[in-house]
Amino acid sequence: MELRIQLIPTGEIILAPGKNGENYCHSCKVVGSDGVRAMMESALTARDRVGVQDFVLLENYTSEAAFIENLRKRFKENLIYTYIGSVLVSMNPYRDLEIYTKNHMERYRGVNFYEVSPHIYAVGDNSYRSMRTEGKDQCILISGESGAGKTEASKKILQYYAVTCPASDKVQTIKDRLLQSNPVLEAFGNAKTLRNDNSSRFGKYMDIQFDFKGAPVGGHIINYLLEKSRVVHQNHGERNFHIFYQLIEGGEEDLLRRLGLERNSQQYQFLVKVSDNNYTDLNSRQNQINPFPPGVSSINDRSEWKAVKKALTVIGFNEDEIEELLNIIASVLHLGNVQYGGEDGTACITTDTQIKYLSRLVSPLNLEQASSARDALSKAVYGRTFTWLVNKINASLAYKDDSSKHYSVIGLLDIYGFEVSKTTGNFEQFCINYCNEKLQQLFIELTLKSEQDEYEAEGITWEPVQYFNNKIICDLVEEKFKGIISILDEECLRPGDASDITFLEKLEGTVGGHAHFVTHKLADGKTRKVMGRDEFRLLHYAGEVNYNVMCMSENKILNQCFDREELSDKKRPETAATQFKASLAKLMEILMSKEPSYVRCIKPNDAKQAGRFDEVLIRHQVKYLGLMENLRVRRAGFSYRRHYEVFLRRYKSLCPETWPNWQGKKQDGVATLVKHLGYKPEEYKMGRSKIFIRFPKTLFATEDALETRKHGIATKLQAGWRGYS
Ligand code: AOV
Ligand code: MG
Repeated sequence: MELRIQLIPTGEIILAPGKNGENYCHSCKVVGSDGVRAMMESALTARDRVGVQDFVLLENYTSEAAFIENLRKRFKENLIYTYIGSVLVSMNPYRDLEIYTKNHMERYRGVNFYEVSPHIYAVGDNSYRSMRTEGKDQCILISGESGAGKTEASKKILQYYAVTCPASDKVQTIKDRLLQSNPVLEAFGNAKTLRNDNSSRFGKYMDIQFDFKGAPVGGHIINYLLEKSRVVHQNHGERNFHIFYQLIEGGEEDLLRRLGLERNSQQYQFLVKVSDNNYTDLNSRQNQINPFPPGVSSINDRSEWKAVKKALTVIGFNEDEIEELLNIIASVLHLGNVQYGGEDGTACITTDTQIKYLSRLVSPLNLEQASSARDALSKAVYGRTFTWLVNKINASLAYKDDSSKHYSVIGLLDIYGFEVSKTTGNFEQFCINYCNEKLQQLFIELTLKSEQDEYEAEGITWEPVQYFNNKIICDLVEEKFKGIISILDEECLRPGDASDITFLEKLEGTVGGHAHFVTHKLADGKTRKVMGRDEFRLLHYAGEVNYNVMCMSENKILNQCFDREELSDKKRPETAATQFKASLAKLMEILMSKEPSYVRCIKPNDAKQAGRFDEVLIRHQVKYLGLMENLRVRRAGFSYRRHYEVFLRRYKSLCPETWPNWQGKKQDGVATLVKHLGYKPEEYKMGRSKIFIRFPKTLFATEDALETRKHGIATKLQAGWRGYS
């Protein structure tokens, strides 16, 4: 008989002589030969080298240094995944690892979370099984700062479902469309930034809908605030949205001719790199020398172009629609090249392009106003095209089986990550960071807070764990009447003398004393020299960021475009900030209605390099993600809890007294059952309505007993090696 050893996350192997002097593992209750001992020892040495696969197993679990050391050990071995209980911590390896093959997918399919090494597939599989067995909609929340690996993680999960879920011809079409929505949305919604060569510039929540057989039959995407300003302006070293370069680099000669485009991105003002932040005066870019070539080594625009075209076809776009779409993209580039001149200070178009009709739009404006109007139009056109694209994709993903509209859902959330910047942020960055605050708040609510609240409600004695609750920052941004967005609305929509400066003054008057809000003014009336007079700083949970008030209130011309009567009307138009706040509130509602799983992504360095472990950067992320607190709650707490009724129903066959039916109170039945199973007092607690189990291994052993009973398998050791890392 071949003996294999399985190191389960909580199953420490304790080697010691047994009663008769033989080798005996006190954890696995195994008596073995010297061979077994040698295998166990080598496994233990391996564990020393690669760290523990669940932080809960760290001996010194309150030590941040031990936490980081464990991450470092595993990162060195290319083990990028580690659990904190059921939360997956993922390090971006910045290199392709051979861990996403079909074989890997098979290994995780239908297997208990704790039996296999940590993996993003395990998270996907766990959510899928919970959805199937418990019938509850799920969501997987992927967070982490820009470049930490959120989008890659969400794609891996989608691929996992596409490969492992049951399929039919119809289902295969949906699977293909779900997968192909990614290259399309990334082409139009992602761009190279300083932090990430493929940075998501929009937030994405995607529902995958499964029928009663567990097959993916449909999907729906909600997109959040695209960073439209990128269309007309990119910071030093960054690019516009990928699609522009893909079209110019990869577009067929014929196509480019029809669109009136040249194969040279530097011909287009919106693609020419600029090195300053002043984008209202685009005319001045004309003769600027591009400090960066448009190509980026990690990006192949030409091959991406092919992939995007294929993806559009799979999603169901016909040739005409694709051409129409590209026509719009080309016209944005042409629009960007419209130049203004005018001797008397009024703008008129000087470029000889086919879009002279724009004259009508700009005639009463001066040069600056005309450039701004052109940019606003370009952004609006691009933004609406993006929304149209998402709607088209949604139409193609819609569940079409009319006979039964019932389905279960797994939602995937992949938003733009937190952006700490030395330069001053604009309105869109403010929204991105606000969105991250909300997500962190949700994590706190659902893990740290609700966990502790539940112990209290169930009457379980408990040593409370202190943590930083970022609700205070969310409130600062979104509170009615006195939050930053309310004040912004007030100033944006107020007729009269409202300006950037009055906005800042109002902010100072209302939230000036807030612990997370700073301006150039000091409490004693003096001024802070390092800060501009037109900016404020927010002390976010993940770092400090300055925001420019001018960019916050959008540009003046657009404000002037508001109809005065409309503004004084009771039903005021909603500002972009208010719309965003409302859409986030809706998102939180959606997420709260589902059972969440978490993936916490960590970026190992700022250089986008493989193998580089920047401890300072990593420690900062571990801190602000609240991972230590997460671990403490997890460690001090109970990994599993089940209602007495559910627990009894599942395991009653393991005890003659509870089988086939327990007549008394469910709680008493559970007490009888666990006594029979030999649970030790420190392993569990009985709450008011639930049993709380401290270690996964206890439940794991109970599950095994159930399996053994079902299949007559003799011992766990014979069940086979499921891998160790
Ligand atoms: P993000 O989604 O978290 O940033 P991405 O998922 O785009 O970050 O990851 C950034 C880059 O890191 C990818 O383009 C890959 O090159 C690399 N990467 C990430 N995860 C993996 C992985 N598991 N294996 C190999 N390489 C990986 V942002 O969207 O900027 O917030 O807005
Ligand atoms: Mg992303």
